[in-house]
This record gives sequence, C-alpha cells and structure tokens, in this order.
Amino acid sequence: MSSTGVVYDQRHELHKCLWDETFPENPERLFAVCDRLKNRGLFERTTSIECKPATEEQILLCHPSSLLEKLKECRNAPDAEALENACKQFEEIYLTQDSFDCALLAVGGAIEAARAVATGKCRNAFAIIRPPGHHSYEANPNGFCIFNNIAIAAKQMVKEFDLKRVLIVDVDIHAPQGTLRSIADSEQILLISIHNYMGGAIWPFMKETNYDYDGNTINVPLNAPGLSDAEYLAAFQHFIIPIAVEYNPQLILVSAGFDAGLGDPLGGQKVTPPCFGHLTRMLMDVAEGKVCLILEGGYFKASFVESAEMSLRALLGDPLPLLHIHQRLCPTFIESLRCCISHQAKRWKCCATISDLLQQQQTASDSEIASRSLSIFVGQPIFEHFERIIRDHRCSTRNWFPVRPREKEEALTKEIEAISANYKLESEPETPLISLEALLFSQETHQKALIEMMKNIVDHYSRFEQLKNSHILTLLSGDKSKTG
Ligand code: X5A
Ligand code: ZN
Repeated sequence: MSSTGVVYDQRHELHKCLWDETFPENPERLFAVCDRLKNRGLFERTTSIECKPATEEQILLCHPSSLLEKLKECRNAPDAEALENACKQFEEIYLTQDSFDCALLAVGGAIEAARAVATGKCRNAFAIIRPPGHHSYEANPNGFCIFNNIAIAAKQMVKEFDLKRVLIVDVDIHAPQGTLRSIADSEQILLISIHNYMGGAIWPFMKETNYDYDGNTINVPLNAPGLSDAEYLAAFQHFIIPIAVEYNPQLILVSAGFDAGLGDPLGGQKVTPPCFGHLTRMLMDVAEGKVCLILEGGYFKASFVESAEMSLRALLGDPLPLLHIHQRLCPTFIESLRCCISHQAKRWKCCATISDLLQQQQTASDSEIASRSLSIFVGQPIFEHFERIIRDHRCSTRNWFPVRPREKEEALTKEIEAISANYKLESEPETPLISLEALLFSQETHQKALIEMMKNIVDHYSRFEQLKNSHILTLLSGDKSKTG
C-alpha cells in the first residue's frame, strides 16, 4: 500500500542569516515543524523520501547559468561581510557559503517529492524544505527565495513523464510573481494563487497578480486584511476547486505557505490551522489525490507548526477538527471573488455558470449602481522605486522586519491554543459549505466593499515613506493642493 511521503533533510539548516538574527525565515522553522510531527507520532507513519541536490540542468529549466555562477561564488566568500555585500544586489535575500548547495537541496527535495507522487510510489507527499521558492524567477532571487523550487519541479515532471496538465495551487499569502513568470511559457502548467493584493499597494507590487491577468495564471487577489476560514473556504468551493476539476490535472503541486495563518506577522490574515487541513483535503478530491505539498512561507511558530500538522493529517487521511464558521464574508472579499468569477467566465465553464447566476440576480436587484468590475493598480511607483534599488545594488540587508513585542506574541499563541483546545475530531470531517447566497449582490455590500478596499490601499500605500508626496496618494487622500 502506498503511503504519504515526507522529505526532510537536516542540511537545510545551513542556510541562515549570519548578521541579523531577527530575520523571519530561519532554520528554526523546519526544526519546529519536524519536532511537532515527531512528537505527535506522525513521522513514523510516513515514508521518508530521500532529498538529493537538484542538478544544474534542472535549475536551468527556470534560471539562467549566470545566476548559478553568481551564487556559486559565495561558496568562496572570505567572511560574512563579503556575503552581506553580495546580498545588496538581491531583494530580501541573505546568503551563506552553504546557501547555494542548500538551495539545490530544496529544489531537489521538491522534485523527489513530486516524482514519488507522479510515479505512484507515494499516494501523496509533503516536502518540508527551505529556502522557499515561489518568488524567485530568472536571475532574480528575492523575497527569501533563491531558486523556484515548485516551478522547477513542475517543469521537471512535465519533461520526465510527458505530463499534459500539472496544476500548481499557491496558498502562501504573498503573490507568487516568481512562479507566475517561470511557468508563463509552459502550456502544460496552470497556476492558481490566492494572495494579498491591496490594490497593488503591497509587495511585490505587480499588476499581473490582479484578477484580470490573462495567461496560465489565475489570481484571487485579496484587498482586505483579517480574512479567515470562511473566505478561504468560499474561494476554494466557488472558484479554485471548480476550476481545478474542470482543468482535470494529472498532478497537483501546492505552494504550501502558512503565512495566511492567524497571527502571522507578515500575512495579516486569520486562517486557522485546521482550515489548512480542510483546504488540503479538498484538493485531494482532484487528480485522484495526487497532491504534493511543498513548503513556502509561514513565520509565526505557534500557527505554522499546527497548520503543517493539520495539512499532513489531511494527507494521511486522519480525522480533522470540525470548522466553526459564524462570521459573514468580508464585503471586500466578496467583491474580489465576483471579479475573479466574472473574469474567468470567458475561459472556464464552471465560472460562466456561477457568473450568469450572480449577474441575473444583480440585474434583478439593482440596475442603478450595476457593479462594474474595477481593476485597480497603484503599485507602479513603488515597484519602480524598488527596481532602482536592486539595479544599484542598494538593497537593505538588515532589520527588514520589526520584532514583535513578547506580550503580543504570547497573546497570539494563546489564541491558537484556545482553538486547538476546542477541537472536535471527525473521521469523515464535513467541510462547511459556504452558500452561494453569501456571494449575492446588494448595493450595501458593494459600497462597503469598495470603501473598505480604498482604505486598505491608502493604508498600505502610506507605509512607503519615500512615496509620501507622490501623485496617487495625494489623489486618494484628497489633498488637492499637491496634485497640480
Ligand atoms: C516565501 C515568503 C515572503 C517575502 C516577503 C517580502 N516570502 N516582503 O513568504
Ligand atoms: Zn509568503
């Protein structure tokens, strides 16, 4: 009987920041996940998959050889100072002498896990690897990612097994601009991602991560913070899963970041750990269950450790906790999802059906304010600002993220513990169904949605000191004296 495979390799600890201990992406993340899985007796129920370094030929599926050469040089860096200097050419990247080899191992781990599932050696798998990968593309390691683990693994599977349809689902809270660009030329790969967008006023400040992008990437952009299980379930049940079913993939690779989780310092959303289990389980109904999770982000220990456990339990077919959904969907989210559905209606039958329904209801209820799909992108000046910094090798290498006060950290840990203390386990866990009714149009939610979204955009935009006087912000905040 084939089982659940796990990739875990101690050598991943060799990639760490030598000059700033506060950096959120650290070796401790893997130890913590691994400890938890061991303590709960889960490791021994899985099949260990050996982690081999990827070959240079495999890396070249997504990156130029010039990048390989650059990173290889770091093997011989004389000291930490030289390494830190080298990092000024990359956005949010640190490097050690071992980082290159460690990054090869991460790609190799993703490939081995995907292969185990593709060949049927394992029913499904979880690659617990780092550094993460979904932001890196071409010669641009960035956002803690060196090589694009998942994109390379997907391309390698297409090549090795002549696959026609590989689906990548990205649930990490950050938009996977790296995966999007790395697979843009692959007809056999489709990427669906749900991530923070905030009108483009949030990193990576790219318009192609909005809902109206056309290509082999489908985006669910989030324009409000504080979203939780109800919104993620709705996005899966009424958009992501129907498209996945219609696409009918032969293999599913998941960019399993847990930074949309409750309490994550970078994410700002509130998905509970059991919800990650349910999302995984929903994906297992597609592609005959051939699902391979590949770790990406996740920076709040109490949260991501529990989320990783729940995801592995889903893969193992273990009971999952019941989800308790009481709150109404966030209006701004409803607006986003409706935009997604109506935009994709031209390519996906499932969306056309839902879109027709919503359209009819909307016309019947309100013709005056008929909601036009609004595509907002305010990120261009910020994007260009960072482009200049990268080009001039002026990227900052320290103090990227403020450290959270201990009390705050403890309060959030308690919140997670309170959730896990109330678990009701069910062997056939029903995932609550978010009714389509929740997505129906009303003038009131529509207005609320847009107002909330504008507030969030201004809020995110204002975090960039350097842009205080730029045109769009003054427009949005209504300061007419400066708009000229
Ligand atoms: C893999 C991941 C986060 C990048 C944050 C950029 N990266 N500000 O979660
Ligand atoms: Zn992330």
